[in-house]
Amino acid sequence: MEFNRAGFDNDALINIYKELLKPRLIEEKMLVLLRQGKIAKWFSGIGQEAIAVGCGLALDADEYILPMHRNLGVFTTRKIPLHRLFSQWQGKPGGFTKGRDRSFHFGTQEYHIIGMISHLGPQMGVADGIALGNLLKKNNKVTAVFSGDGGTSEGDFHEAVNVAAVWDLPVIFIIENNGYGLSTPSNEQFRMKQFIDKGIGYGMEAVQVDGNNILETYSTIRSLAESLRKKPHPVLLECLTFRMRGHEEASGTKYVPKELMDEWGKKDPLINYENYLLKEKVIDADMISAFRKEIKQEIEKNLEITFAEENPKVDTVTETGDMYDTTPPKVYIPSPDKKTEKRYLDAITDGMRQAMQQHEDLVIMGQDIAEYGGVFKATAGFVEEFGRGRVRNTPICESAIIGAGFGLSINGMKAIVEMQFADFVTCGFNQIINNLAKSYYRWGQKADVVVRMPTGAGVNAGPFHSQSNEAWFVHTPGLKVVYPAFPSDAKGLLIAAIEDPNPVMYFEHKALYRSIAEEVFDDYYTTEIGQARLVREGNDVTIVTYGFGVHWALETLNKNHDISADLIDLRTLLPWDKECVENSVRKTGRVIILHEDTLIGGVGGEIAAHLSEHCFEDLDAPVIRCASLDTPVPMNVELELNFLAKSRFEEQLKKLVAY
Ligand SMILES: Cc1ncc(C[n+]2csc(CCOP(=O)(O)OP(=O)(O)O)c2C)c(N)n1
Repeated sequence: MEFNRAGFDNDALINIYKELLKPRLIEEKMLVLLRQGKIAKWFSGIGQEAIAVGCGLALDADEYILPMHRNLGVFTTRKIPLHRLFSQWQGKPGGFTKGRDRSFHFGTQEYHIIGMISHLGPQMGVADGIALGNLLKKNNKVTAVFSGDGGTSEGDFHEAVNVAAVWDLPVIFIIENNGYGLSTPSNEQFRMKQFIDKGIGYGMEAVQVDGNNILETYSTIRSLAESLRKKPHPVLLECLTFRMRGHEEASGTKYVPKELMDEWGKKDPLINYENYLLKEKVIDADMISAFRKEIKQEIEKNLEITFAEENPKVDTVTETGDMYDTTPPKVYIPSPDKKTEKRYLDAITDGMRQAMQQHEDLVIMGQDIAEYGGVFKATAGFVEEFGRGRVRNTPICESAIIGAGFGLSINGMKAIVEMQFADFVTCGFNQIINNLAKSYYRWGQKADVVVRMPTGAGVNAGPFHSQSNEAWFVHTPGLKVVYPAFPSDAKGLLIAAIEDPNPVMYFEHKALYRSIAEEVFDDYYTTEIGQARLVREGNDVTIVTYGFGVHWALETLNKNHDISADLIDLRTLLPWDKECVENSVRKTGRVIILHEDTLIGGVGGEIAAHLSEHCFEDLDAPVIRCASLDTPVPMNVELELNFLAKSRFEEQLKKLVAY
């Protein structure tokens, strides 16, 4: 292995040696503890340390790094006290996740490290968002994100590098090419002669280095970072390396030919560098043992702290309470006399425009939302007013963009992501369910992102442009789900969602966009999330609904003046207003839950179960659910009408009243 020490004096070389030695010694200790049964699992990075350490040393301390499961060197070079790392791995309170997540699955703003989730791939879209934040702040900072070669087979890799290329984002995508996924060799993952050939396809710079050569990884990343700070653009950095141990300790390395192990054993990053320093007389054997002793003492001292620490106190209130950032969002009350008639869509546009004026760090991203104004024209004129930096046409990739929204939030900004149709959220599902929803609980990181969801049927658009998919998200702790039925709520709830630091799924019904209008306050105002609204008051029956259901119910009540009903528009589905619903059911003794979504697993099931449990003695009839058929949404007008809950609502309501 050739080392080029240009630009490194002896002290620098020694410092690099110590940085490289530390993760190796920590790992060796962990392997001992594993054998002793004192730790449960270990993902080894032995043989790959030069990449993480090189990156950690090359970037400035306030530049974000998004490491993976073999990158202990990132954490140690950023000088995280070892007992905090050990406590994290042991699930102790002194770690970073209050015992809620394991090993390297955490982030820390203090050290500008954004750790992985188990899913391979989504970290790259998040890196894009962090880099976009830096680009918009014009702070000349670089972001580095890691992936294994196997992980690049995920669509998330393609989406993220593509977005970074199109947007000239200053991201270094560090690919640790260790020849294998878990056991699957690279030639079963991809077909290029060499990984960097991928760069050509994305129109981006791609560089290959010997990932076992610490001076090469360090200086390459350092010079790439210098160039990206001056002229923002992404780089694919392939680091050739090898994983000398199993994927995790229990899985072994039987599938690796012995010759390969021997060949790479000779390229060990630490031993080779050590031999080089010995040869150059930068260090000697005594110094090596002194360094080892010093680091081992540090490890032992810190382990003692961790082992002495109590396990986290189990407290259900804290657990559920930590699902959301409860910082009270700002409340805006409008002046009552300034109102203008607005359609549902105009109210959404108005809310977004005012929010963009209010928050200079708010960015809207979506397909065709810039000059074209979005397929429903919700952002028409926004580029002219706010510029292309904050109103961003995206490539057609939901996952990377929702991930980028999270990255913006990590970087202290706010994001709205427009799904072109709510149906397409399936392609961004992972980021919502596993990143946006869980990060606050896991390590206290808010995900200040609103995902706008043009939803619903009634426009003869067939199975893939008409779905109601709110129930998927209502089932996901950590999200908030709002669904306005009227223009004034559409504006107030959208602003409340933007003001709220938590991730909010904002459903807007396409068929309501231009079909309803009402007087809407001109001011910037919030409608409280979690509050239902009693739209009509009556005594005989309670109708609980939301979205288009509210309008179906109104139509039915307008036709049947003899039915005296409380009509509740939930407005928010997570958290839903239990008190309002319970109070009404206690009064009327009868309840029907109406929704456009299909029946099985719909929101109605949850409400029905709650009412059976908590209002049983006040009920005079069974709780009824009226929902759409359990089929995809058919296109043909007649079929769609038959599918929708509306076609059965009047009959079911009358039956309930007569029960
Ligand atoms: C989306 C997803 N699918 C599957 C897995 C299971 N898994 C964990 S690590 C791994 C192999 C990863 O290979 P690579 O990205 O090359 O990284 P390496 O472990 O070699 O460093 C797999 C398949 C996962 N974590 N995430």
